[in-house]
Amino acid sequence: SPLNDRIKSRPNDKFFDLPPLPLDAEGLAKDFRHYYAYTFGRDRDSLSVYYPYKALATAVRDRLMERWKRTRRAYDETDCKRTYYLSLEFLMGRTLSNAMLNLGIEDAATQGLYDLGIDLEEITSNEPDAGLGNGGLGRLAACFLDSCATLQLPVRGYGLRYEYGMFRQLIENGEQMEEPDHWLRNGNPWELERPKFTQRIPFGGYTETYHDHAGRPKTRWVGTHDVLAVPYDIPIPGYRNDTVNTLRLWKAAATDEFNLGEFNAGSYPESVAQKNAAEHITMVLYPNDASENGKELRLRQQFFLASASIKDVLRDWIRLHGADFSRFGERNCFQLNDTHPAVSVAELMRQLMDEHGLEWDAAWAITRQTMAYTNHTLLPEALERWPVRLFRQLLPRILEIIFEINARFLAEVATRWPGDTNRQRRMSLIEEGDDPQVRMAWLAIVGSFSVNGVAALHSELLIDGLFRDFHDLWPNKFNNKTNGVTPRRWLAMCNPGLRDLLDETIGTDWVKDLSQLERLVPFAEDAAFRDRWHAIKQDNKRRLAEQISQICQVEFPLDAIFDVQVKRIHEYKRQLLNILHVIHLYNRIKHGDTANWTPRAVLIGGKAAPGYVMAKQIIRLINKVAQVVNADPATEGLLRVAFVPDYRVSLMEVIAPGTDLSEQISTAGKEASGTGNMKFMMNGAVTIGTLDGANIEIREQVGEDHFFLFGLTAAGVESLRQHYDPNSLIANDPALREVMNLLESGHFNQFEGGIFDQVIFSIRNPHDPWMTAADFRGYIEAQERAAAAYRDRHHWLRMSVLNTARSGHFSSDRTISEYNRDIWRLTPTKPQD
Ligand code: T68
Repeated sequence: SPLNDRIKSRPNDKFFDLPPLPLDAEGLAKDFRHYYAYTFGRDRDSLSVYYPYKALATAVRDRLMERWKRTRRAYDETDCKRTYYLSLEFLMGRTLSNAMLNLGIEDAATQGLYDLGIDLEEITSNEPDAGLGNGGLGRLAACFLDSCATLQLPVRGYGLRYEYGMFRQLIENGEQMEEPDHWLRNGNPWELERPKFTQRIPFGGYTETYHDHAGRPKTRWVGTHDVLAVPYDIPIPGYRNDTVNTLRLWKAAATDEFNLGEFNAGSYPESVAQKNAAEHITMVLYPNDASENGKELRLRQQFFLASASIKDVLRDWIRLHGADFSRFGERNCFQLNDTHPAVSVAELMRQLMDEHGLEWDAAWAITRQTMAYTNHTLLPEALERWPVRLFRQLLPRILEIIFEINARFLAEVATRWPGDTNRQRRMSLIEEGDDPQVRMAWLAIVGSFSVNGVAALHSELLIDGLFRDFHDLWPNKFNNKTNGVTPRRWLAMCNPGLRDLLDETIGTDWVKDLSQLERLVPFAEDAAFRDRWHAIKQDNKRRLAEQISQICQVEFPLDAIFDVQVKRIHEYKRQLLNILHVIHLYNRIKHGDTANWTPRAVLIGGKAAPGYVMAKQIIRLINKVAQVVNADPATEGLLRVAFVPDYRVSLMEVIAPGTDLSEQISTAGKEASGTGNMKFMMNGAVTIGTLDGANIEIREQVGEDHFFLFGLTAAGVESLRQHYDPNSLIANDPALREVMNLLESGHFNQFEGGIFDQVIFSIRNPHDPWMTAADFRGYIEAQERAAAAYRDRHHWLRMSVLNTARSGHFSSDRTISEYNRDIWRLTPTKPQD
């Protein structure tokens, strides 16, 4: 436009160059007041807790903006290789405190607001969590973005801008209730709408062949019902390095086209209203963390993300390189966060061939050079499969491409293993049957150059189990990348007391290089240091106990061992085993067996998928046990139990620093990695856990003497399956027998007979996949060892210090460095001055 031409022709110093914004207390306070009064129009008569937050967030966002533009410019001008992290989930939590920490302005903000008579924490606690994820997988994506920005890697996140994030959990009479999470209600100061980069995403219709201008046969997808994808950008600041990367989230919007039938019939409002359906695609996050649900809308979401993101990347490529794709493959990488965005494999093929004129072989070479896939689960019920008929109806062109990929792939398998039809059937991207299905994990493996698991055990189990045939064919494709968490949010930000002690003791480099925590090891032997460590832990426990008192009306005594299990509720994670132990302790108290007792405060939290009946019953059982235990005067000072509702990122920021004992008690072989285990370890909790997921590596790092191990191994679980007999285990273990007796007598459901029958039966079921009874004895013995260790305060403190000291390996900076070294091969790129 002429206006833009005029702006562009102005010299920088006459138009674009502005003086850098001040980062000091005074400058922040001034901008805060400006936004509060002018932008949000507040005065004495129009106060609301939300506006102080919004005003500060806006002032902080301004300070990210210049760095954001400089980062983008550096990536463009160096024309560096880039990675795109495609994920249906980014569980970001709050942004404000993290942005201030990474910019290095928390002290200035604290001071500036203090001068205005305001406590910073009062402001930051009014930010709603961005809960655009279920659990570990979504939070991992958020930690990864933080590490990529901190390592100055050109990585962009692509996801969906759900109108409603993870549901809010209420507990009523012990039961989970779900409430929608309208997190955008008061606006979102962190997002920048970029309508200019809107994309058009096709659905439905049919395909036809035609001949291009050179007479070559081509396919096109026509008669589609298109939906617009509008991008919203969120800044991702690195830690004190001026880099600000981007998370781009897509919102679905209707096109301006009318349903002409309705329109011509004179039904203008009706035809506008019909357009609404398009916007449903990004309305809500699916709240299932470990089972596929097969709903058409979910497949729409997946394709919408894949198609919009790939279009965006190809548009950007053409902007910088023109329509020559010969070097595209070596300059770009798509990391698929589980199979949720795996349809990207076929969609990249489609766009390269149908929209940019490439031949199959060239498009396939690019696809296989750019796609990499991360697997997050071995549970068969979580493996995504979509009915072929759904694909045919919703994404007909994509289905054709999947069939073609499969035909060529199966020919390769047949060449390698002639006549092995069983193997061909197992490896086919299409599972045959009455209702044939597309196997999304197989599509992801065949279309990628890298496939990784998320902890050493998990990656091994993948190659000798689920992915064995593929490993036989392409052994070099498979690798491990043990998860990590960001030490900015999960130590420096959430535990300021410990952060200050670390800074004073080992300097400040640990925030960017967590291996530095090793230097704490000698201090574990220093009694004066341990006392300071203890004082910080007690402060954090006080903060946590205050929250629990407010939320749950349960009082946690500060001398108790704070024993915590927070994560999604699932049978494999065995919250049930935890509650059996609580019942066992209660039973001991009732029998007067309390010599050498360690007071214990048990905290459990987590959401159940709304349709997961067993998980909901487990929540109810925990709440009922808590009621009985807490109400019994005999337990006073000895045992407290609380179920904290609505477990989420911002709650974990209070929970992890205040925890003594971290419960990581999944059935061995079932938890791919776990990441909460790492957050607890960093904050000086000791783990009680099974040999599962990353627990194994945690134990290796900290040493077996500083970890409470129990339970079957993954191999042990599988070999016990044949002859598992929980009823004889119960009969032969007096403690377990008494626990079962209390449960079965209805002690925890006095006026509600039968409500726990299903849960109780699952423990007695010889086909119980989670083998709860098998690990009970080992578990209560490990708990007894933990309790005894806690009574020896200095012994415990030593363990606590060593857990933090040895947690450096679990920084997501380490994980991302490995992704970059082995998979992405990006060059760190600094923003330009
Ligand atoms: C988790 N997976 C793993 N899935 O369970 C956990 N699934 O062991 C691991 O540490 C973590 O991923 C990170 O690698 C999930 O969180 C989901 O949330 C999910 C969501 C939708 C569909 C299936």
